[in-house]
Amino acid sequence: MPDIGKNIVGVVLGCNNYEIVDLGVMVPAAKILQTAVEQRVDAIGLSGLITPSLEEMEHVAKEMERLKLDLPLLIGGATTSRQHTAIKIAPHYSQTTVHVLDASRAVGVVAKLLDSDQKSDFDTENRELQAELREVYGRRTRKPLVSYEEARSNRLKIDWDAETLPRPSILGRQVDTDQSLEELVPYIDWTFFFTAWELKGRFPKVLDHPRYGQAARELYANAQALLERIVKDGLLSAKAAWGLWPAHSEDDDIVLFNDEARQDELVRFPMLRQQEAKPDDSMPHRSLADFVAPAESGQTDFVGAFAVNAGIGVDAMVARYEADHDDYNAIMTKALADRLAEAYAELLHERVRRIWGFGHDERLTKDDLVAERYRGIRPAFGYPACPDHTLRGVQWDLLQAETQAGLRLTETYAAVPTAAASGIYLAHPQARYFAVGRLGRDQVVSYAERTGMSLQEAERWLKPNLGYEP
Ligand code: B12
Repeated sequence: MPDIGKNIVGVVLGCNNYEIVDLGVMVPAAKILQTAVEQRVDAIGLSGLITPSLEEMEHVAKEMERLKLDLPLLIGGATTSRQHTAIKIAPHYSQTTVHVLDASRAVGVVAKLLDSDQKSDFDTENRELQAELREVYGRRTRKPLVSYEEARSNRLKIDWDAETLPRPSILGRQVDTDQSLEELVPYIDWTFFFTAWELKGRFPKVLDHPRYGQAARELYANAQALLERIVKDGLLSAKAAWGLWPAHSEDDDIVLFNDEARQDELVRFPMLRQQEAKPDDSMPHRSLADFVAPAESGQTDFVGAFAVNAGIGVDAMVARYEADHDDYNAIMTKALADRLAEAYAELLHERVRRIWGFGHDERLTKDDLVAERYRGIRPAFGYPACPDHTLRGVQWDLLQAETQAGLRLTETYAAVPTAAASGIYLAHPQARYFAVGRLGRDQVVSYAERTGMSLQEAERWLKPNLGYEP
């Protein structure tokens, strides 16, 4: 993971006459290293879309050291950074470990690493930069953490009497087996499509970009043509599992029930709470649980969940293009499927708002949807407000997402096919996205108890958020 970033780098390097051995996604370290040795490769590259893959990168670096490999290690992907590479990965491996920001830089980096005249200077510069990044990291001043107890007593206090919470007209798990793709097309947010091709800028302005407007227009025309074929010939299909349930918050847990009396517990999503000290006492320490009415409020609340899959048929299309050595259309197919997945999440959320009883009067334009000018949010496990990816496992059981929507979860809780989006629905008008940030050990101990994980496991999954050394 990620699929697209890795593929683009592979294609760009391939165009520059490098031979790429692409092992695919979710490949165990042992297989990567064995292949590297057997095929006598010149460098190893790793790519990561969601944070659990960062941990695996550290493992690969340690294994490379243990096996005394003498190969440069290249790191890339949406959740990686030069800081992370310098602080968490490079210290485990004594050979060159370098972060590569994008595909266009990959060629220069690889060329230098494989050229005996340039390698040593490049390596020295890279090590100096990484030492500096580690030093800056060591010196940084960080906001102190308040105790978990204090954070909990400073929750966002919603006035639950201010309004009646609407009751959805449909409750329980639902499955949409054959979503029309045509209906999804107007919901596509094209901006990230261009980002995937390194043409950064908001759509449609990017089409007139002074430097790459022409390239953007050509890409857009090709995308439209392929998308039209996908829709007309039904080359891809999309499914979703979703639902709305009676719910309450219990301290920092969001609890969903089978019955409207809220006696028969269905699932529980333990949430995390901000612990970083606030500059101003009037600011709450937020948790997503704050947006759901507690039983004591006397209000009856509801919470939803969804998982959409727009990747059915992608593998077959990609295999056909790859057999024709048509990398461009193989990547284009994946990029379009990713767009359709996000478009589906947007469309489904709009439908759900109507079912929930507050979306009827929305008169939102396409831009309003992109800017999320509607009531309610749909955070995904892995987003900064709920960074623990493992809750996707609980969500999958609730939705039966594997059997109903054809979405498998990997060991690191990534969904396959990749063109998938999922999350929970929270409806309160005050519900907002935020970042939980760093967590204290007291909260992680409580979280481990609440989720049934050992402390060590909880620390592993919450690693990027730990405000202490475990
Ligand atoms: C597009 C996108 C998606 C697409 C899929 C993208 C894909 N196929 O790779 C879709 C819509 C499917 C998606 C889904 C999800 N996403 Co998403 N997604 C993004 C987004 C907006 C952009 C990523 C992207 O494609 N960028 C363009 C590509 C080309 O860039 P890239 O991957 O970074 O690759 C470049 C470089 O990194 C480098 N590179 C990459 N690999 C390598 C390897 C080597 C060796 C080298 C040298 C270089 C290199 O070169 C590449 C080309 O220039 C990011 C946010 C962001 N702004 O980054 C979130 C983001 C990655 N997603 C996130 C999440 C949580 C998810 C979901 C779990 C949640 C959801 N929405 O349902 C799902 C998971 C899907 C799954 N299958 O499990 C989080 C991850 C956070 C985390 N802590 O883990 C992010 C960071 C958003 C956020 N702010 O929270 N996502």
